[in-house]
Amino acid sequence: DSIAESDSTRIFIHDFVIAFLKYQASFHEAFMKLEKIQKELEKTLSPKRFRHSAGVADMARHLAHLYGASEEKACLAGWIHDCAKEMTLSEMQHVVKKAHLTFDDAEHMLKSRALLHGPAGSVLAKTAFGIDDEEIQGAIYYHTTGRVGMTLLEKIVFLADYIEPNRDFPGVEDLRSLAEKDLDQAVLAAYDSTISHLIDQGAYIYGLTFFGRNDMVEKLAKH
Ligand code: DGI
Ligand code: FE
Ligand code: FE
Repeated sequence: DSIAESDSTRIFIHDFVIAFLKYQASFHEAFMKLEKIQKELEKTLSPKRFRHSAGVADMARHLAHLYGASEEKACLAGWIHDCAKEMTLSEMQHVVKKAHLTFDDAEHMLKSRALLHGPAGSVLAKTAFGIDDEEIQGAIYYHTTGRVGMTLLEKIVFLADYIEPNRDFPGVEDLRSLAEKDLDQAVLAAYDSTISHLIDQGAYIYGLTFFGRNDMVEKLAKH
């Protein structure tokens, strides 16, 4: 009996060591990847957009730590989220067309750089930055509009984009402290602030934005 037990302990330790080495290897790989990604972004983005991306990465990592999401994924999504932001509209259209993305209300999505840079960025995350991870891709895709049933990582990147340290607008301090206390309330507040702003400007509100906001209202009412 005791021999069997020590054997299985040995097997257990063996498995554990292999798992640990694999973890170390993947961690190392991810770390190298991040450095390469940062270099690439520094080359392609304006200094201001690059600083913003760094801010979103830091804030997303912080929120992931606070709310129990993967800090590594949050950080990567934060860095990459606006990688398509400075492309021309026709470049963005080309990217999403090549990836065969289709959209509800395609007419508005395809003519707006503000809306299209998220989906285009999610394609580039995979094709240009080698991010083969659907959670990260989703967080990039939906970072501007959100959607109904946002994942934890999607909420984190959506909010981090809004409150990262370089952002400065009336109310951002309140939103930052709310983000420390209640993620869903903060996501709703960010939505409300964006939507009010869009209404003031007479802008078109895309369906995902509209329904994503209502979804948060409904979820919070059920608490
Ligand atoms: O890319 P960023 O400037 O860091 O931030 P973002 O991706 O959250 O937002 C880009 C812009 O998109 C911002 O000015 C607000 C705007 N936006 C968000 N939702 C909608 C929208 N614009 C329209 N027309 N419709 C929306 O539903
Ligand atoms: Fe953006
Ligand atoms: Fe952004």
